[in-house]
Amino acid sequence: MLIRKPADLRYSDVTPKELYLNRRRFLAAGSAALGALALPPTSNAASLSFSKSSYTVDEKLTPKDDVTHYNNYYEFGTGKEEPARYANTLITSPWTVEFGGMVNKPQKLDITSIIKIAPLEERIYRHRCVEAWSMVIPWIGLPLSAVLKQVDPKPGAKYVAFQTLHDPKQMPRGKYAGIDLPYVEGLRLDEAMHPLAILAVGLYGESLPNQNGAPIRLVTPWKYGFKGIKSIVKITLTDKEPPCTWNITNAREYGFYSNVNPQVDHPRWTQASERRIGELFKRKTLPFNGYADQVAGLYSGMDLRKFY
Ligand SMILES: Nc1nc2c(c(=O)[nH]1)N[C@H]1C(S)=C(S)[C@@H](COP(=O)(O)O)O[C@H]1N2
Ligand SMILES: [Mo]
Repeated sequence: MLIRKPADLRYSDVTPKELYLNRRRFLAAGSAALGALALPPTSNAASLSFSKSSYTVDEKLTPKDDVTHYNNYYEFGTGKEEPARYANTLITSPWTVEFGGMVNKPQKLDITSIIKIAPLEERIYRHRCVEAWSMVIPWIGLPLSAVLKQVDPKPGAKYVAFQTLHDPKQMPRGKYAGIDLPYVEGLRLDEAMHPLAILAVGLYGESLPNQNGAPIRLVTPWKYGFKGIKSIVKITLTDKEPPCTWNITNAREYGFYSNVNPQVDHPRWTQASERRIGELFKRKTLPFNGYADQVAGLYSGMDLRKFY
């Protein structure tokens, strides 16, 4: 059973109900060291509530230490431990995301404005990397659909293009990554409007660590992890399929859709099974990463071997 009622969640005892924002950044709300009452009365900090979403899986969470120390973020190195070590050079505030292209209301929004567009929710999602490892991560974010509605796509818009910040000064290891930067990704507009697609601003009750894509990143849990583009500065509506970093790098191995599909192997390894980080034995990979009931309809009539 995929979707659980909030009352059934096992994470409830440890989840803080609020996350705090000030002008510079989110502050950790989970530790006893800092709570709403500990903030000085003159502080500009605003406390932000988030509710538990029913779009949640009832599976054991991957330990926070693994979620934040086993990462792919090539701008900060290609080793799994490198982003945690080196992403502290990323300046996440001030930060603006530029919304443009085929929209009626082009705008630049800072993070404070974006998180006001819709209530923040905590969603526990499976995360399946194309490299055949997986995690279960408690994200905090808001539906991408709410943000796109605010910028009001024009009738001809068919796709959404995303772009990561690229500043070689902040990301000096990027030139050794073997991929063209900035990192870019894309979704079909109906995929982007699907309720499972979120813009995440936090995990484990706190603002996103830099290595996980601070201050804002995409999460599409039915797709391979590389679609979840980090540290987004630009979101553009278009009528053409947008370029995607891994597809540009190696089109034979990585397609535009990149839906988790145990029946279509990567040319160099099987996608039929995966290693859940922290577990000894492999698990069978599920179609659409276990979200088939919700998302398979987006692809009805499509040959998923061709549109991989
Ligand atoms: N900008 C950028 N976004 C990125 C990547 C990257 O290298 N650069 N790696 C992707 C890959 S391959 C995965 S699996 C996820 C990893 O997200 P996590 O480190 O939060 O688990 O981020 C994706 N987003
Ligand atoms: Mo990945």
